[in-house]
Amino acid sequence: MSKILVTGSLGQIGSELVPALQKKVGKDNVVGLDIREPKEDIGPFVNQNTTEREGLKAVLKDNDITQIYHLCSILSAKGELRPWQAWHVNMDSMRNVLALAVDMDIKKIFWPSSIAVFGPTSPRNNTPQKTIIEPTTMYGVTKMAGEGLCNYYFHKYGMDIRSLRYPGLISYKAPPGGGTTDYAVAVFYEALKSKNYSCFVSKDTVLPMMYMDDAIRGTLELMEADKSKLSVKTSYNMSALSFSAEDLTKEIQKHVPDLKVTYEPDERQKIADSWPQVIDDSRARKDWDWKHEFDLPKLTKVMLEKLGEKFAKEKS
Ligand code: AKB
Repeated sequence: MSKILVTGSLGQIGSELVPALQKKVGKDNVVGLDIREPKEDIGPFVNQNTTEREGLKAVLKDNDITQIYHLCSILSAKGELRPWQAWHVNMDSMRNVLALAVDMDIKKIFWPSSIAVFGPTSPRNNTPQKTIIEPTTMYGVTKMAGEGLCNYYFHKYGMDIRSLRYPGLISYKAPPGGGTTDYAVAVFYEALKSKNYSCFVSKDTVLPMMYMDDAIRGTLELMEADKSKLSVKTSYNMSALSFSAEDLTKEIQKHVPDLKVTYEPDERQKIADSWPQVIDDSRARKDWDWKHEFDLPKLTKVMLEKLGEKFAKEKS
């Protein structure tokens, strides 16, 4: 039986991935790790900073870990405020995970890359799996370096590292923090709270997005896929849908007609403009049969329902 460590387990992805993994392998076989403390019982948990190698080593050893989902990361917008902090957290933690995995014979790892690996010189529409990669954010630079490390560790140590270039992820459980695509989540919160949202990108900004359930299912499917079928050793393009900020507003307004959104682009606009609008994920669809399920109307409906339930619960 696998014993799995999930770093960044209280973050936007981790808080949904941990229960999904627990369902598969049992609650006691998934250990969450974060620098924050959980507010409720989420199963086995350790408070640890992944940039501290000795502490991380002890966690791997004490829990007999055989697989790692290394999620903790500083995202794009926050990374631009303190670029070297982003480099330190994203790269030193990855270096520790990889070095310890070699030492401790942990062969299977998941690590998230992002559409942020691309930059303004990559084709923006139907961005191919293999293309020019010249990111202009520090977060993107860490994704480019990380992808190189995935490939390097595969060739040098035979390590089975699997990775996805996530688009903007839309979810209701844990809010995202510090990303450029966060507006696509924040607008749902304000649709139900104040009915007013000031969006920090222009209304015609189009980015690739995905509902979290698709992202989690895709991640687990990639990890379960037959190794011999995986032709990409850096990170797979993975896509679901692309829409403009205004398309999203209009879809939410079908349910919340009095929602008012203004568009006041700030420094995050430049980041959004450097990323692809539509990603070509045909390699993922061919190699491990990736398919998304949520389109814009479906994800909008579910987000409003689930967030509504969450707010009602918080009030009672
Ligand atoms: C961000 O906006 O930084 C992230 C990402 C696309 O990786 N959501």
